[in-house]
Amino acid sequence: MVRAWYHDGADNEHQSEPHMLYPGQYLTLQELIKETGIEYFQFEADTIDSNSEYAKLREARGYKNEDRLEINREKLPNYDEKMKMFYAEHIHADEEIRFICEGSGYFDLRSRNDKWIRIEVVKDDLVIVPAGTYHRFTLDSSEYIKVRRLFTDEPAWTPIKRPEADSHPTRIKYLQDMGVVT
Ligand code: KMT
Ligand code: NI
Repeated sequence: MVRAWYHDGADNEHQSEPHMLYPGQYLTLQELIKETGIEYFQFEADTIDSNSEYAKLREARGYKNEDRLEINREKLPNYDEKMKMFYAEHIHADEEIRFICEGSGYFDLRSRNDKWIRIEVVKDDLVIVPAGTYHRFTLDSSEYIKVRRLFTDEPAWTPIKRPEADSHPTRIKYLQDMGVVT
């Protein structure tokens, strides 16, 4: 089960710490889905290329392509700059699909009433962040993650930052789909 909790709201400093409230305020998967629209799957990472359920999901959703990204200080060029970019609140015009092959990290997604929800992703997790969801990513204290990034066509990881994204058609459609606005 994926673990998710309300972030304590403390800004940017020590972003890799859990930032739980005291006492912790956890969400069930159902609550997490209701608050954010995220989709969550699990596949065994070590045998992923022979997993027919994974192949079926890719087929059904048109994820024709994928690439790999390994994040740690040694392996990722421009590490500090990229970490900063990942942690700046943004949306994308497409879904953000990430399968965790090794390591772990935190995706923060905004709740319906605009609070940060911290989602701990670990090996074997596959998350689909809907287009238009405000989010950000950080490594945790292990400072290592290896992911596959899935995409339908060309990879377009263009982040659209807040507040510019507030009026973006993708953001407006997301809020309508979530029933937050009519
Ligand atoms: C993004 O767009 O925020 C990312 O790709 C984060 C890195 S994937 C763990
Ligand atoms: Ni993103």
